[in-house]
Amino acid sequence: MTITITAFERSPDGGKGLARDTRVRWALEEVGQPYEVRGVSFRAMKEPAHLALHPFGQIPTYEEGELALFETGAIVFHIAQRHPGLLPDDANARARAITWMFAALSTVEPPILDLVTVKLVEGDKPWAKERLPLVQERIRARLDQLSARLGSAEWLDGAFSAGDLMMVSVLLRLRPSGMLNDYPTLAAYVARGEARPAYRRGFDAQRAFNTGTPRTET
Ligand SMILES: N[C@@H](CCC(=O)N[C@@H](CS)C(=O)NCC(=O)O)C(=O)O
Repeated sequence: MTITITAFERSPDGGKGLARDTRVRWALEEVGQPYEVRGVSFRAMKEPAHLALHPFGQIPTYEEGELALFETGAIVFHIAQRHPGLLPDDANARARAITWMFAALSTVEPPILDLVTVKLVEGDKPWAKERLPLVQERIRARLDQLSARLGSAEWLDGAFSAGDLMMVSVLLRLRPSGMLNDYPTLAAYVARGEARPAYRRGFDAQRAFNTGTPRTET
């Protein structure tokens, strides 16, 4: 059955891989599932046809036969459950990998999204300068804790899993801020994620989609 995901017709980041279709592409590449991509404009995202797929008028969505999903957590979880490669067989290890997916999305990602909001959306507000250090402090608290937990391990809990895919995807959104540079352990963890052939295929595909130019550097 054909899998179709949606992505920005033209991503605001110009193909840097920060739009959330990248994590879905990465998951599909990890499990070796082919997929098609339908570009959606900002206007079309808020129109009934897309709202029927995504009640909040966002990307990405995931369609497979009769099934339509939204929310990257649910989409990646679905892919990981359907196909081998992203979740361990052992029931407890599987539960822990799923826990890391939730941790990435509900504990680590929110302050990182706040940073984007305070810089890009609220940057002209009179209180933005005061708010910025508070948001940065909340991010640092999470990065300190995550870095301590990861320690010298390659991945968060044994073998690479959907938990790592989601955590690396979330941390990647910090790259433009330079904050990851203060956390060599996490920077190396993110680099390991990016070095995975499946990530590179997903990244290159979104870049080509957004720019028409595949990445050439290695
Ligand atoms: N929690 C959602 C967030 C989806 C989201 O914020 N998508 C962004 C692109 S990365 C979007 O569609 N932004 C346009 C908008 O909200 O109008 C998920 O993980 O899928």
